[in-house]
Amino acid sequence: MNRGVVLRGVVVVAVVVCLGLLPWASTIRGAAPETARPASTTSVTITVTSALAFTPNTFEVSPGQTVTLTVEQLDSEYHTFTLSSVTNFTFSSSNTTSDLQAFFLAHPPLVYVAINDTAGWEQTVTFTAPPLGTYEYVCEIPGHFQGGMFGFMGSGVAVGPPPGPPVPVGLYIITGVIVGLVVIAIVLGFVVGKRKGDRYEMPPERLGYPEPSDPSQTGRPPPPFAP
Ligand SMILES: [Cu+2]
Repeated sequence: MNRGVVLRGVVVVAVVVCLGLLPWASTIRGAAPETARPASTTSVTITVTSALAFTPNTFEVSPGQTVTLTVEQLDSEYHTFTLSSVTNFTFSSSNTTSDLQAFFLAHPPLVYVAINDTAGWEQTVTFTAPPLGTYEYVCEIPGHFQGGMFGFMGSGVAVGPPPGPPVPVGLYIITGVIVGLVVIAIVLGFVVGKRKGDRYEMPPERLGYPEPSDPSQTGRPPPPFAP
């Protein structure tokens, strides 16, 4: 047999064998033991003040993270730190304390800390950060949520400052109408004033100025003499 033909046959067989082994090679690479990732943890401290506020009123964690949360009391009355377990749920400013308590009865909170009435008291709890989304935390003492004692935890998402009380849309409409009327009044006043000014404009001769038609008094040279 021709040596060239044999050589080409060997090369073809080698290529086919290599191609056949490729999937195995990737499987073997994939089977390599993964290096264990270190557990992700984070710490947050929430301070309670006499201003009926949680500080901070927003914080962020990553889903699956182990969160060590410390609630620190700087006030001297009872509060609760109740973190909702319901993703992207926001209480309405019209919700009563009974509404909140009924909600948490139906949806057990992710974290609940009953805050002692002694300034300087603190408690630390650990929980696993929930799936992607925002989670509201509130104080369940009557009147405190309505007084502004709430905040938001972002799990894998950025959270801005909590929304303030809703501004009625009617207020925007009334303000817009008033501004529009003022602008129209200014423009109309300007136009009417200008037209009246034109009508009552004093003729030049009565003002003591020379007649514009009399070239001898306007300072312009007289027209050339016509023969
Ligand atoms: Cu409170």
